[in-house]
Amino acid sequence: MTDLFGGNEPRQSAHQTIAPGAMLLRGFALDDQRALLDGIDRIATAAPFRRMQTPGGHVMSVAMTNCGGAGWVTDRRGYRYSPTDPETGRPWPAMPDAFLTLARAATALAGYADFRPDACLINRYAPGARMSLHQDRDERDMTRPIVSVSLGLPATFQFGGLKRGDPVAKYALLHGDCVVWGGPSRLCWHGVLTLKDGDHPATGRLRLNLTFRGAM
Ligand code: MD3
Ligand code: FE
Repeated sequence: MTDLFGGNEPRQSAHQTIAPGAMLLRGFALDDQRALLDGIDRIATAAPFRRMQTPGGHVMSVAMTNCGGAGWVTDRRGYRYSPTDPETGRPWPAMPDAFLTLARAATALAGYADFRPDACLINRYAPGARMSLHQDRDERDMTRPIVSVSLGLPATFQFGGLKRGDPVAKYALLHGDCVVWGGPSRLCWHGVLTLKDGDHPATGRLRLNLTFRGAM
């Protein structure tokens, strides 16, 4: 029998608008997975994943690091972007070219010209980790979108409305999926349900999520 795809599944390329301004690009990062995972390893060598404290004193279940000119941090003093890693005092590692190229391709497809992310937050979920409902509002200019890239174990993502109590829709975010969140969806409440255990060929027992942001 002819092996049409050389042993690989064909790359999915369905683009779906899940809410005004929110476009889900299934499998959009699959071709770049090796470069993304290598980049994450390099970044985490210089700026290790750490579980940060919230202003309320809780330790987050998600471990985080950053690359780019600014990185998202939290401690007892609050949430903010910092040009340096508070653990080392050094600048965050540079954003790899493959990261920037992917974020720009995704935003271009979604209709945002010339997206220039200066921050990439990298979230690492082990089984049991979760992210409760929140809005992303620490960035300076809400007219710029956020791009998310999911790698490894699948997660259930909750996507609500502009008010905390608005009903939430649930979406599975799978290895290689990208989402562009902009326009009317930029300030929507969202979260990630507790990660279930599993073993993914690319990441083992982990989920990784990159979010590209125009922060400063
Ligand atoms: C919708 N991360 O880092 S990515 C975050 O999977 C964050 O780690 C989740 O929420 C994760 O802040 C979700 C999807 C996402 C990211 C940013 C958004 C959805 C968004 C901003 C506005 C609206
Ligand atoms: Fe968020």
